[in-house]
Amino acid sequence: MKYLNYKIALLLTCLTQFSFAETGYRLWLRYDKIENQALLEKYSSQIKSINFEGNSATNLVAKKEILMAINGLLGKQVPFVSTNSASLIIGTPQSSSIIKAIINSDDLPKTADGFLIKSLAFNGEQKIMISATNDKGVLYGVFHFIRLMQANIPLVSLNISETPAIKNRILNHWDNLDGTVERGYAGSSLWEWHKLPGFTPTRYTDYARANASVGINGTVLNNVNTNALSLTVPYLLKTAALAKVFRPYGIKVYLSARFSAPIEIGGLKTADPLDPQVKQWWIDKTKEIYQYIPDFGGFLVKANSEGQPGPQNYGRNHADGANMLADALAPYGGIVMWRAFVYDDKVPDDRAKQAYSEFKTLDGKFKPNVLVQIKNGAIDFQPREPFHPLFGAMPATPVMMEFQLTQEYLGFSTHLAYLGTMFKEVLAADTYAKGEGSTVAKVISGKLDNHQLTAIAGVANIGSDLNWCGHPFAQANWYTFGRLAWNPEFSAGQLAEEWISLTFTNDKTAISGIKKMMMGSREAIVNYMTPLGLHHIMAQNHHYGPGPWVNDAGRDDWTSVYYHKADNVGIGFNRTATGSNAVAQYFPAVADQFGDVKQVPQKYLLWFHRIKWTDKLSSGSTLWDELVKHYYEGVKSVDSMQLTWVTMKGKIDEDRHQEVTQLLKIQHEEAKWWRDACLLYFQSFSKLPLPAGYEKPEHDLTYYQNLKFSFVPGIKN
Ligand code: BDP
Repeated sequence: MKYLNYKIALLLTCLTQFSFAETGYRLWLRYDKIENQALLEKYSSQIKSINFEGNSATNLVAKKEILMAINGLLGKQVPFVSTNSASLIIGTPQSSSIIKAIINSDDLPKTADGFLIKSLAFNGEQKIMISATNDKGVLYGVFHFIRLMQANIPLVSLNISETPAIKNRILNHWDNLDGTVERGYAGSSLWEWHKLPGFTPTRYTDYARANASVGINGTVLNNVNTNALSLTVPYLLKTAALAKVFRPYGIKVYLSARFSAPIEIGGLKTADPLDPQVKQWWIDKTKEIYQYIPDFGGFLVKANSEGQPGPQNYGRNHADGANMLADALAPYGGIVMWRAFVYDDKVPDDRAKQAYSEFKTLDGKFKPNVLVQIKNGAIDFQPREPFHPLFGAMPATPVMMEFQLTQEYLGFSTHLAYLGTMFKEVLAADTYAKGEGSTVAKVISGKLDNHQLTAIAGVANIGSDLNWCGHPFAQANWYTFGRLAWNPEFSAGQLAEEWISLTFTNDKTAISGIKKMMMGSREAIVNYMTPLGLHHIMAQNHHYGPGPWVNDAGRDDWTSVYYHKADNVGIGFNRTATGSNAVAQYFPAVADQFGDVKQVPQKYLLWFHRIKWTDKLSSGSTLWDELVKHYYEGVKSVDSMQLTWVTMKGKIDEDRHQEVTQLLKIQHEEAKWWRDACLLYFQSFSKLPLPAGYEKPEHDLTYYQNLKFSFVPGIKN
C-alpha cells in the first residue's frame, strides 16, 4: 500500500510538473488562475455570467476565448446566459438585442475594429459591457478585457474606448517553400506546405489568436525573395487553407509576388509591366487568387533589389510595376505593398541615398491602392539607424513602415533585445516635413498627409520552436509590434510591463527588474556592436558576429569597410555636404542638425561624420576613448542583466529562468567577442592604447578574423 501510494505520488508529481512546464508556447495568452486571493474574489463577484449573442465565425472564436480565459483566470466555470441578467455583456448592437438596449450606438468608436469596454448600471445591477460596431472590434475588445484581468487591473469604472491608429497591421514572414526561413532563428517555417491544404494543426489557430490578441490583422506568408510557385494553383489551395483558419480572427493573408512570375509560371517571354499580355496575365492570376481566397489582402513586392527581378529590367520604373499589380487588385479591394529597399551596385552613390533618390521623384505617381513600404532606416535594420529620409518626403503617396522583428543584426535569438525602445525611437522621430511635430508615426498613420490607406509591417521572428521565437524575450517584440501598430503612442516601458505581467508574473518587484533589463537591452547591443553611429560591420553573408574587416564581398556596399571607412586618421562615413550629402535628403531642420558635427546626436556621429581618432567629443573624451568606453559599457550592461536575472530565481518559473540564464551567458560571451574583435581591428588604425582600467582582449585580432562558422541559421548553407 505504502509502495502504491509512493507510485501514485510520483505519477502525480510527474503529471503536474509536465503540465506546468513553462515552455513559452502559450505566449502572453496564459490564463492561469489569479494568485491574488482578494482580487480573485472580487473578479468572481463581478463576473458571474456572460451574455454573448451573435454567431458569426468571429463571434464564435471570441466566445471560445473569453470562456477559456475567464474559466482559467477565475479557476471556475462561468456560464453563458441568454438573459440580460448577465454581468458581462458582449456584442454589437446588430448581434445583441441587449447591447442595443443598453448602449447608444453613437458612443461606440466609429472606426472599424475599435471597441468600447464600459462599466454600467442596468436594471439596478452593475455590469460590464464589451461592444463595437463590428465583430472584429468585439474580438479585439474581448482580448483587451482578458489582458486587463491577466494584468490584475481592477474592473471598476471602466470606460475604455480604443481604435487602431493604423489600418493594416501586418507580419511579413520571410518563409521559403522548402520550410526554411530567411533570417529566421526560431526553427523552421510554421507553414507545413507539404501537408497543406489537408493538415491545419492547432498551432495555426494559436498563431491567429496571438496575432488577433495584439491587433495584427494581416500576414504575408512567403519570403520577399520569393518563388513564383507560390502563385500556382496547388500553392493557392494551401494558402486558402491557412486563410480559412485565420479568417475568423480577422487576419487576411497576403503573398509576396515574384515580378517575373509571368515568365516563370505563365510561359510569357517578358514581365514588362507595360506589355498588354503581362498585364492580362496578372489580371487573370489575381482573379484566380480571389476565387480561392475571397478576402485576399494583396501583394508584397521586392523588385530590382539584391538581384530580384523588377520593372527596371524592362526600362520601366517602380510606379509602372506597382501600378500594374494595383490595377489587377483594385476590383477586389486588394493592395500592393511595394518595397523601397532598393539599391544598385552599379550606382556609385552612397547606398543610404539610393532608395530616396529612386522613390522621391515617383511621389504622386502610384495608384491609390499602392503603399510604399520603407524600412525604418536607410541601410538595413541595423542595431541603430537614423529614421529613413523617405518618411515625410512622399506626401502624395501612402507610405508604410517595415520593422524587422527577427534579430538579424541584433544577436539572432540568442541575445536579449527588447525592440520596443527601437520602434519608439523611430516612430517618435520628427521628420519636420510639415514643421515641428511631423513625426514618423504621424506619417505612417496617415495623419500628416491625410491618407486613409495606412499600414505597418514587421518581419516576423516566429518559427517552429516550441516557444515560437527562440528566445523567451523575443516574444516581446512580436507583442510590442502589434500593440504599437495599434497605437504608436503607447510607450515602450508601458508595453514591456504589460508583456511581463502577461508572460511571466504580476509580482511588482519582478516586473520592475525585468523591465529594467528589457529597457536597456537594445542600447547594450548597440554599444557592444555598433556604438556612436557605426553600422554594417557584421560578418559577411550569415551576419553572425563581428566582421569590421570585411573588405571583399562581391560588391562594395556589402563590405564593412565601405561603411566605417577607418584609416590611420579617423573613422566614419561623411554624409555631410562635403561627403555624400545624404543629410540633404532630410528636411532642413533635421539636415542642419545631422549635418553639423556639433549638433548631431552622438548616437549618429559616425553615421554622418568622419572623425579623427584624437578629436575631442562633447563629452570631453577623444573619439577613441569614447568608442572604447561604449564597447565596454555594452558588455557591462550584459553583466548587470545577468545579475538582475539571478534575483528573478523563484519569482518566475524555473524552466524559463534557466533558459534565459543560459542565453545571457552566451550573450555575454558574444558581447565580449564583438567588443574585442572590433576594438582590436579599429586599434590597428588608431594605434592608440586601451585607456587604463579596461580588461585586455582574450585573443589577438588574427584569432577573431580567422573564426569560421558552418550552418549558421537564417541563410541557405
Ligand atoms: C537584408 C537581409 C536579406 C533580405 C533583405 C531584404 O539580409 O536576407 O532579403 O534584407 O529586406 O537585411 O530584402
